[in-house]
Amino acid sequence: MTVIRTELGDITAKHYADAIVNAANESLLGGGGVDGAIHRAAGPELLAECRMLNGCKTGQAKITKAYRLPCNYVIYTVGPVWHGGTHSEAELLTSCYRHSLELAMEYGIRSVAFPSISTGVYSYPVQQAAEIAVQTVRAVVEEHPEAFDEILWVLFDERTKLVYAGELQKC
Ligand code: AR6
Repeated sequence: MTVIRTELGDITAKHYADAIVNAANESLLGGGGVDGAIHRAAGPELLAECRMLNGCKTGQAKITKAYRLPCNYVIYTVGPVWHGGTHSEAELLTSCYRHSLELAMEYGIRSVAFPSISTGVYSYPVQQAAEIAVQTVRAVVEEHPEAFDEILWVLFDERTKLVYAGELQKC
């Protein structure tokens, strides 16, 4: 049984899971939002390892160690920038969740904490992002029922948390 849930908080502040997911950009060299918070909390070694990854395409995922963060790994995924929904945004966001979880499985990671990918700087509407996030995580868990103990979203504001929690309540 995999627990799927939400929590309000800062994803860097305490141990939530074996791996936290960073909503990164294609350079993987840091930025604002949750990306900035993760780099600040992890320390400069994280950036040094990121420099060796040669970036990451939108919809794909990469992984590093977590250094000073209270988890073992950081998984980086690059969400789509919202351009009105006609530029394959939904497919790319689906691919972010799927590739992040596939990478976690390759590394034997049994718990994963996601932020709300793409809904900050990249402007993806929260309701639509939450639908994709929850559908995709549920699909991966159905395909791999033994793989994960827990998958959660650590959400930074009450409104975003309410939207994701509402999606999770739908069957
Ligand atoms: N813990 C959890 N969630 C957070 C935190 C935190 N510490 N900080 C912000 N959020 P964003 P994106 C929430 O902008 O839209 C960066 O510059 C935030 O409130 O971090 O995918 C990257 O380098 C929002 O709900 O990511 C890219 O250039 C969510 O995390 C770009 O932003 C995502 O917001 C990626 O944009």
